[in-house]
Amino acid sequence: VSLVTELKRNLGFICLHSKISLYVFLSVRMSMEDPDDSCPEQIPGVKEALKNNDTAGAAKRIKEYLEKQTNVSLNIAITGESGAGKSTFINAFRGIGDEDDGAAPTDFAESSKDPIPYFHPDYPNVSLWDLPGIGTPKYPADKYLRSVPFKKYDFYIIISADHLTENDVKLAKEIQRMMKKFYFVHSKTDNDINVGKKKDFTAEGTLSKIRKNCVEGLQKQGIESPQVFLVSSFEPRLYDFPLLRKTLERELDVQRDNLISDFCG
Ligand SMILES: Nc1nc2c(ncn2[C@@H]2O[C@H](COP(=O)(O)OP(=O)(O)O)[C@@H](O)[C@H]2O)c(=O)[nH]1
Ligand SMILES: [Mg+2]
Repeated sequence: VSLVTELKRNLGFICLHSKISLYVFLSVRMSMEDPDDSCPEQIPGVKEALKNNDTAGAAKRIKEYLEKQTNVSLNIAITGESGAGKSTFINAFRGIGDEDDGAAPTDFAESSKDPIPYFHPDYPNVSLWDLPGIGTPKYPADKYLRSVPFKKYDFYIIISADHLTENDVKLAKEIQRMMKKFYFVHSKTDNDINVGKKKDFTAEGTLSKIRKNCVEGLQKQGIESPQVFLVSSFEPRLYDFPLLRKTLERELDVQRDNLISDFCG
């Protein structure tokens, strides 16, 4: 038992250090009652190290293994109508200007009919895929859902400017049908705040009105517990942009945990 405790301690340190929240999971899985059922021992080299009381060596093997296993990309589809602000959102998320090298082309420029991946310097495993706009003459909704390879993503962000549209709802329903997750992002919130100001609305008043419209609008269409974020890609420090980043980071952790859990069976 002391061997297990020591290994857990080593793992705890490693996981904390590498910000991978697997310690609890591995702790639960570690059982000396039935060593063959113990996931970490299936990792090459771990069993041998444990036999030799080399807990530090075993922990090192597990860490190396986890790092390799968790080095999978999380593919996020950025979808929505043309002009909703998809490409601008991707640039803002990556912390670059629309005119910078490697930026997603904006201003209604559909750079390609194929989705294009963009990477974040701080999250090298995360790819944001700039999808074409739904509901254009080239891509009416039904054709879009069939022709754009829509199903292959791990996660979806629907970008919507102004009001909730029929196409936004179609996207949300399709993602829910596929039993995948999405965030609903109301873009161009800076515009709403400015319009609200002219009508003497407070910023809080405007934000809560938009949030209510989005959440209730989606719920009325049968979307369960929609996660709604109000952002401005021109002001990524304001509104829900920082919360969106944090929530996505947690999502990445969940994906990693799922990966390890899949491996352990
Ligand atoms: N005011 C404001 N305009 C935005 C915002 N995001 C995008 N836009 C503008 O909306 C237009 C369409 O944006 P774009 O990213 O090309 O839309 P896409 O077709 O969905 O990729 C561009 O002129 C952008 O500058 C935003 O957060 N605030
Ligand atoms: Mg675009």
